[in-house]
Amino acid sequence: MTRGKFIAFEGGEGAGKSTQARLLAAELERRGIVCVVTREPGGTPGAEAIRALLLGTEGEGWHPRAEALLFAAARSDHVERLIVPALERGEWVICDRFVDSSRAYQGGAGGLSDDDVLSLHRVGSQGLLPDLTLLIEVSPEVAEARVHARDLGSPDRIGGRDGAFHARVTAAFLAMAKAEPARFARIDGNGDAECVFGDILGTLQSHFGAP
Ligand code: Z5A
Repeated sequence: MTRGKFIAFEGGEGAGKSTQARLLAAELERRGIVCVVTREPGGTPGAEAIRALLLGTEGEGWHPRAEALLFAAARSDHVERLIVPALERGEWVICDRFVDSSRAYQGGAGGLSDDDVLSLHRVGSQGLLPDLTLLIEVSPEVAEARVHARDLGSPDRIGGRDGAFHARVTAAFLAMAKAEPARFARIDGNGDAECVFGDILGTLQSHFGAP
């Protein structure tokens, strides 16, 4: 049995990750590839319970260290119970955020070192990394307009942080993409969804050959 491919979508809030993950899953299924679409934090009942703590008011005032531990715990369950079994069945896994979000939000923007975040990932998830990470990049104005239109001004606890925090997130993602060009592909997410999806399909073609 050939192991499936693991693809993660990353980027700031409102970049279009969930939209593109759904489009990709539909296209892969159309080509006869079985895939699982999942998200972080979440994806298993235990990890979804941790998500509710992290994004709800219970998490108010937690230090980035506490956040990083909980994201890593949620990810550990997600990797062990959903991601690895699916890959071993030969399915493709499309994940809306993964460890690079912890590196960007709790690391680059929250002040933890990249080594510390990756250490938690080694303990929790045996250091599993995606085969390909699609970083969807949009301008702050586009992201804000999309999120505002969708959430009508009620962001979650982390999404609602100030512009300086989100600018540090963006800078951290960019630094990772530049440091690991073999795993990351940068996608311009400012255009309409079909146009962005066309770029993603082109990237998959050059990364994996025709799926
Ligand atoms: N977080 C963390 O701190 N550490 C971690 O390790 C992890 C996560 C894993 C999860 O929030 C929060 O947890 C997140 C990071 C933090 N907080 N922030 N910021 P979430 O899962 O609830 O939300 P999100 O991951 O930030 O994603 P999002 O807001 O749902 O955005 P998105 O998935 O990138 O976008 P979307 O839902 O596909 O699209 C947003 C809207 O724009 C929607 O109405 C679409 O119809 C529209 N859209 C999408 N694409 C387009 C295009 N191309 N044109 C026009 N309109 C579009």
